[in-house]
Parts: sequence; C-alpha cells; structure tokens
Amino acid sequence: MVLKLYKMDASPPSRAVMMTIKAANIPDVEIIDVNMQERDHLKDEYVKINPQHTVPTLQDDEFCIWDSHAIAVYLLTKYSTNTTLYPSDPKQRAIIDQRLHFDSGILFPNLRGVVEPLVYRGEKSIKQESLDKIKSGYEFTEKFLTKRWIAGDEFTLADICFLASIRSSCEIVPIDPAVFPKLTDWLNRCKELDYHKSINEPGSVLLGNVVRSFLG
Ligand SMILES: N[C@@H](CCC(=O)N[C@@H](CS)C(=O)NCC(=O)O)C(=O)O
Repeated sequence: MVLKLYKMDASPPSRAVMMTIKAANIPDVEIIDVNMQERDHLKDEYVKINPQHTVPTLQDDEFCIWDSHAIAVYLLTKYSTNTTLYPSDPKQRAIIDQRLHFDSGILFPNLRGVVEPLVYRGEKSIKQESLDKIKSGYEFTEKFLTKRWIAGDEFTLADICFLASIRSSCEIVPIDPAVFPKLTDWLNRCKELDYHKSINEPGSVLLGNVVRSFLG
C-alpha cells in the first residue's frame, strides 16, 4: 500500500485529516504539500486525481478520495484498530455522522465565506453577516455539547473535525467564555492534545495571519 496525502497547513480540513492520522496511529503516509499560491491545485496532474481541486486529497495506490470527512472515515475504517474514533454502533455512528455533516455544511463553509472574499475576490474587510454566521456555528456547537465531547462521552472523529474548523474560526471570531462556556471548556480540553499543538495550532495561526494580511 502507498498512501499519499495532499495537504496545505493553513487548510482546516487538511489539518483534520493530519490529526486523524496521528490520533489513529496510521503509519507510512507520504505527506505532499500543495502550494495554492503557485496554483498547484489547478495543475493537470492534481485535477486528474481530484477534479474538485480541493485539499486535502488522499491517494491509496490507484484509489483517490477527497473531502476531509470522507478521507478520515476511509482511513479509520480501513487502516485503524482504534474503534473509539468512529465506532460501529449505528446510533453512535449516526451522531458522529450528523456532526461531520454539520462541519462540512456549516462550520467550514462559514469560515470559507470569510477567507474567500479576501483572498480570491480582493475584498478588504469582512462583512458583519459573515462574522454572524461563524457565531451562529458556535451557538449550535454550544447546544451540541450536552456531554464532554462533541458526539457524547467519548472523544471521536467529530471532535477532530470541529477542532480544526473552530480553532481556525477563533482567529476571526474569538470565543467569549461568558457566552459559550461549554465550547470554551471543550476547546481548552482539545488544546492539550499533542497533535493539536503540533499540527492544528500553528496551522490556525498561519490561516489567521493570511486573513489579517488581506484586511485593508
Ligand atoms: N469539504 C471539503 C472542503 C475542502 C476545501 O474547500 N478546501 C479548500 C482549502 S481549505 C480548497 O481546497 N480550496 C481550493 C479550491 O476549492 O479550489 C473538505 O472537508 O475537504
């Protein structure tokens, strides 16, 4: 087996997959940086493996898959013996899947909605509406946190994906502990993780710096 992960450090979904690889102890993944400033993701050889030209993308010999959530589930079900990150119980799995779709459909697009107008469309400020959407993602997450972790009593893949999106969003909309006490506690617990410290924290700061460099 030859596993190759195409990623970019500033990209929250890329970091979610990199953290999954660490959390699940998946060995021997060749990591390849995609330089979007150099438009690597639009080059023929990349579009051939991922016509949607997003990062991350995983290549497993001839098989290619993209979208961080699909990649993480594939890696966990095919290569990991750690069953707590994505358990097989249908109800537990359904809750995790709901959270993953929430990340895919709400948390990450809200963040992308701030970054894209600045980086790709020359805007110099962030619209209030975009900031409000990020805050609304925090409000829902605060409600999801009825237990210790995002999908219940156990730390799962849902925590990893939310961690990548929410820590990155904090660079733009900081979390007020008085308004979001459960979210604050959850984030502080996650900040203790080694792979958060080595992968997610620096990548989030990098993304924040990119955003700030485009503000007028
Ligand atoms: N839902 C996707 C989102 C991936 C995504 O939009 N990645 C951004 C970088 S953070 C990207 O590749 N943008 C370049 C493009 O869409 O051409 C995932 O979870 O992987």
